[in-house]
Amino acid sequence: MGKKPMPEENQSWPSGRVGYVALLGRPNAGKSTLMNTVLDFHLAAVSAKPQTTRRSCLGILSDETSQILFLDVPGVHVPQDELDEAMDRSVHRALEEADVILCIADSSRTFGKEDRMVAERAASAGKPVILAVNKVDAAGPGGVDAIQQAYLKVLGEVPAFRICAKSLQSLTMLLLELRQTLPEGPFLHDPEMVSDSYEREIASELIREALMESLREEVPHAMAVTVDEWKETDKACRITATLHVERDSQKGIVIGRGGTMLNAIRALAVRKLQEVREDTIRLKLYVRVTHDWRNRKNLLRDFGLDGRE
Ligand SMILES: Nc1nc2c(ncn2[C@@H]2O[C@H](COP(=O)(O)OP(=O)(O)OP(=O)(O)O)[C@@H](O)[C@H]2O)c(=O)[nH]1
Ligand SMILES: [Mg+2]
Repeated sequence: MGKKPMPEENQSWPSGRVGYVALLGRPNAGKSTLMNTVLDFHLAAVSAKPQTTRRSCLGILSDETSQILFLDVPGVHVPQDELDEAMDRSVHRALEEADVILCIADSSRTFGKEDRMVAERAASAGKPVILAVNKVDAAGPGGVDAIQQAYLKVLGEVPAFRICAKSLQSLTMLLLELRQTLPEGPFLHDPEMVSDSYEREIASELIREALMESLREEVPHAMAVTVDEWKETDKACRITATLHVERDSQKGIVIGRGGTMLNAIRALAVRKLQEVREDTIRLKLYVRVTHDWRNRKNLLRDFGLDGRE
C-alpha cells in the first residue's frame, strides 16, 4: 500500500511540468476524493462527514512528461479548538508551498461563509488559481452556474471546470490545464511512488475512515487513531491501534453492547486495509479515553496532528 520514505533526488528521473497543487475547499467539497481518483489509489480518508481530513497528505501523479504533486489538506472552516488551528496551519503551509491552487467548490450546496473564506484565501495567495466545480451529478437546477459565478466573482477570471471527482473521465481537461500551468523542472519524487506517507499513516487514516462511516454524529470527530504496533511476517501484517475518545460515554458507544460496534469497526477497517495490501491483516483495536485531546498541544504533536507535517 503506502510508501517508504523518499529517496533523495535522483538524476535518472526525467524533467517536465512539475509542481505542487494545493487542493483548497470547504469541508466535504470532495478534495480527498479527487486526489484518490486521479491516483487510482485509496490514499486519503473520504467520508460524507465534514472535516474528515485533518493533516496534509501528498499525492504524486506522474507520467512521462509531468509530475503533479497534490497537497490534500483539511477543509477551510472557522477554528473552534487547537485541532482546528492546527488544521488551518496545514492549509496555510500548503498554500505557501503551492505552485497552483485548485479551488474545489461543492455544487450540491449553496455558496456560504466557508466558500467565501476559500475563495478569498485563494484570491489573495498570489498564485495561479483554477476552479473545479464538483459534484455536478448531485447539483440541483441552476446549482452549478450559481456556485461557479459566486466563486468567480471573488476569484476573477480564472479557468473553471465542471467535474465529478469520483469519475476520472470528468477530470481529463482539468488535469491537462493543471499540467500546462505548472512550471518546468526536474521531477521531485520517484515516479513509481504515489505518496510519501508511511504505511502506518495511511493505515491510521483508513481506520479513521471506518470510524467516520460506522459512528454517528459527533463521536468520530472526538476521536483520533494512533497505530502503536506494526509487524509484518510472511503470513500477515499485524497492526495494533488505539482509538482515542474524549469521554467515558463515547468509549461505551464505540465499544457497543457486548463489543458489537467495535467488532463492526474492526471488520470494516480490515476490509479497507485489505483492499490496499495484498497480505492478510490482523488488526487489534483498543479504545482509550484521552480527555480533551483536541485542545492539548503535546498530544496533537504525538498524534501527528499539530499541522507541522
Ligand atoms: N455525488 C458526488 N459526491 C461526491 C463527489 N465527490 C465527492 N463526493 C462525496 O462527498 C463527500 C466528501 O468527500 P471528501 O473527498 O471526503 O471531501 P473533502 O473535501 O476531502 O472533505 P474534508 O476532508 O472534510 O475537507 C464524500 O461522501 C464523497 O463520496 C462527486 O463528484 N459527486
Ligand atoms: Mg478530505
